[in-house]
Amino acid sequence: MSEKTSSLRLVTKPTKAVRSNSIAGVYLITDQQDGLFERVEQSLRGGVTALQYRPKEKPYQLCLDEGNRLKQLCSRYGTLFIVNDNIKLAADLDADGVHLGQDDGKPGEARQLLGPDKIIGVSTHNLDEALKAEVEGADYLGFGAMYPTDSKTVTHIPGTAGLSEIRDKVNLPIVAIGGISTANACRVLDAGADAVAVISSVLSVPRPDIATTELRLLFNRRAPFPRGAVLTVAGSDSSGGAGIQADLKVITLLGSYAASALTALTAQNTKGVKSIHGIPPSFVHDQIDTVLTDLPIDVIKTGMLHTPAIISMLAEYLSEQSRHYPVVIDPVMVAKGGASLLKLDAISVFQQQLLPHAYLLTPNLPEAERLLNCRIHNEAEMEDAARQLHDMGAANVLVKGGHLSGGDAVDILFDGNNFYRFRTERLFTSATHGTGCSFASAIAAFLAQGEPLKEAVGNAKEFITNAISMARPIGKGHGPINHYLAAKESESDPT
Ligand code: 3NM
Repeated sequence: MSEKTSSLRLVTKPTKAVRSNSIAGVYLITDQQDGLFERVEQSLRGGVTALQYRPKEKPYQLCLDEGNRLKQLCSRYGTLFIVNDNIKLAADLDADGVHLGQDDGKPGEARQLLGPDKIIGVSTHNLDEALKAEVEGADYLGFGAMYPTDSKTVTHIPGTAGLSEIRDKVNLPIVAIGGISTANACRVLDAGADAVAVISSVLSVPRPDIATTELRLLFNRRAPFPRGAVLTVAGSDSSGGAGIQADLKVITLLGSYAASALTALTAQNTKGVKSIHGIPPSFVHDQIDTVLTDLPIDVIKTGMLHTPAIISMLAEYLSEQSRHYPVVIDPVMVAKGGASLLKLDAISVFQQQLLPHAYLLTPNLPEAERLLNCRIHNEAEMEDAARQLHDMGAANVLVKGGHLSGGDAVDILFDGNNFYRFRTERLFTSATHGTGCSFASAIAAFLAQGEPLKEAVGNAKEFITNAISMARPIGKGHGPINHYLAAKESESDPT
C-alpha cells in the first residue's frame, strides 16, 4: 500500500465509522398512507435515529416535495434522513444517505455520486450478500426479514437465528427489519441488531410517539450501570419510607440513575402526616426543567403533586416539549394514615390535564374510585375501571387490587387492547408505608433499563412483594418496606 493511500484511509475511515454508528437506534421507514407528515413528526418526538423515505412509485416532483418536507422535519429533531432505492433522489435532496436494495445499484455508484460523507445502506438477506455489501463499501446493512410482515412481500425470513449467525462475521452496523414490534424487538436486539427498522408497528398505531419511545427504550438493556435514568416528581417524606426518599432508594438500588424534583415537604412519620409545606409551582418547574435540559432522562415518575397549580404546570410543560417523555403517574391522593396529599379541587385538573400524558397510570382501588367516582368490588370492576381510565387518556393503566379482600393480591394491567393479571399471595402486614411510591418507581426503573411494560410491571410486582414480606419493624405505625433486601433479591433473580 502506498503512503498516500494509507494516509487517506486514516482520514476517511474514522469519519465513516462515526457516521454509520450513528444509525443505531430506531430506524423508521415511511409508508404510503395518509397523514404521513403528522405521523412521522409524532414518531420523531419519540426519538427516531434515522428516517428512510420510501416513496414507492410516486411522481418525481412529488418525491422532491415530500422529501424536502421530511428532511426539514428530520433536521429539527436531529434525525438522519435517508432515501430508499434512488441515488439520484438522494443527491437532489442532499439527503444524509441512501438505502439500496439488491437491485438498486452498487454502493460504489452511490459513493461516487453522493460523496464520502454520505451514509450508504444495503438490504441483505444472507451472509453472502452481507459480506459482499461490506466489501463493496456499504456503511450499514439492512438484514431481514426477522418476522413475516404485511408491509412487503418477503420470500426469505432468516429471523433472529439468521441474524445471530451473521452478527460476528460482519463488521458493519446491522439494521434488522421485517415484522418488528415492541413485543419481539428484545429478541432482535439480543440477537445482535444495532438498529430496528420499522414501518407498521410505529406508523399504523394511534400513538407513533409512544410506539417509538417504547422501541427506543429497549436499547437501554445494553447500557452500562447505572442503566437508564428516572426523574421522580414527588413530595418529601421525612420518615424516609415513601415519597421522594423511597423513589430515590428504589431507583438507585435497582440499578438506574435517579434525579428528583420536589413538590412539597411533609413532616411525617410512620404514624401520620403532621404538616405539609408546599413548594411554588414555578420552583417545581425550574427543578424539572434544569434536570431535563441536561440529564438524559428516560422515564419520568410522578407521585404527590399536591396542588392543581403544580399539576397544570407539569401538564403544560410536558405538552411544550418537542420530545415525548414516558410518564409513570402514581395518582397519590391520601397517605397511609389517611391524610389528604392532593387538594380536593386538584382531581378534575388531574383528570383533564395530566392524565392524557400518562404512559402508565397506577391507581390503587381508592384512587381509581375517586378518579371515576364509583365503587370497585371485584376483578371485573377493576377491569372496567382500567378501561375507563384508558378512555380518559392514559395509554396504559395498572389498577392495583391490594385493597380488595380475598386470597391473592391481584393487579390488572390494561394496554388498550389486552388485560394482564399480576397475582401474588396476599400478605397481612402493617408494613405498607411507601408501597405505592416504591412500586411505581420500580416500574419506572425497569422501563428505563429497557424492559417492555409487561415485564417491567411483573419484575416490579415481585420486587414490591419481596419488600413487603421482608420488612423489619421500624417506627410505631405503618412501617416502611425493605427496599434494600428486595433489591438484592431482584439482583440475584436470573429472570
Ligand atoms: N424490507 P414492517 S421487510 C421494507 O426483509 C422491508 O428486506 C424488508 O415493515 C426485508 O416494520 C420490510 O411493517 C417491511 O414489518 C418492514
